[in-house]
Amino acid sequence: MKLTLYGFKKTRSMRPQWLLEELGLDYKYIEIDIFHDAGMTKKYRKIHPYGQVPALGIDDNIMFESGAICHWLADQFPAQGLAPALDSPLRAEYEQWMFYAAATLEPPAFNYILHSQILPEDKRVKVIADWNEKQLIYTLRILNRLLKDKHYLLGEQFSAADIMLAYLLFWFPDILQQFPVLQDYCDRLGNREAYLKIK
Ligand SMILES: N[C@@H](CCC(=O)N[C@@H](CS)C(=O)NCC(=O)O)C(=O)O
Repeated sequence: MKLTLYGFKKTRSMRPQWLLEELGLDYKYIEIDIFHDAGMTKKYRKIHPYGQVPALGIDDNIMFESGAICHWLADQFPAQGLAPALDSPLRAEYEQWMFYAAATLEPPAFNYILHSQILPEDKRVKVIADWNEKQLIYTLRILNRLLKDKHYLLGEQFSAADIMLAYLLFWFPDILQQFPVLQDYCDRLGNREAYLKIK
């Protein structure tokens, strides 16, 4: 199978790139400089209709959405054990955390940094930043409790769900100082060989 990852450093393409490294797969990496309009060319929009990264070429097909790509890749290569099998008792929890990262944690995380760091100052809306920061901290507080005594989201088994989650947690080194369990978790994840290769 020929795999081509379209990505850019320090973006959501780190998720599938990290996973590809964990899986030990050969892939081609094509850099798309989304900050200088490389995503908006006609040619690239045939690959990713929104001009974003990541996108994954799979032989002659293309898929986009970082979570979907990670979900798909982990299932395609079961021998590496990065997704519990469909009939495993851990599968339901795995699905829960995959979606949790994208649907529960990512919206407040992204909206908070959008309105506190990414947008030019005159475009930031303080009430949006404040509301999302509050929601983010509430979400992290509960996560900090749920991860207590766990090495990874699924216990002892590292999985693609940890990649989905840790990529977001790495955005907030300062906030994580109030959450020691999450900080330890991030230290563990951030020291994985595959992550160090792509960071
Ligand atoms: N939900 C999508 C979001 C993709 C996304 O927002 N990518 C950003 C980089 S992290 C991007 O390409 N931004 C450029 C743009 O939106 O023009 C995913 O997880 O793949």
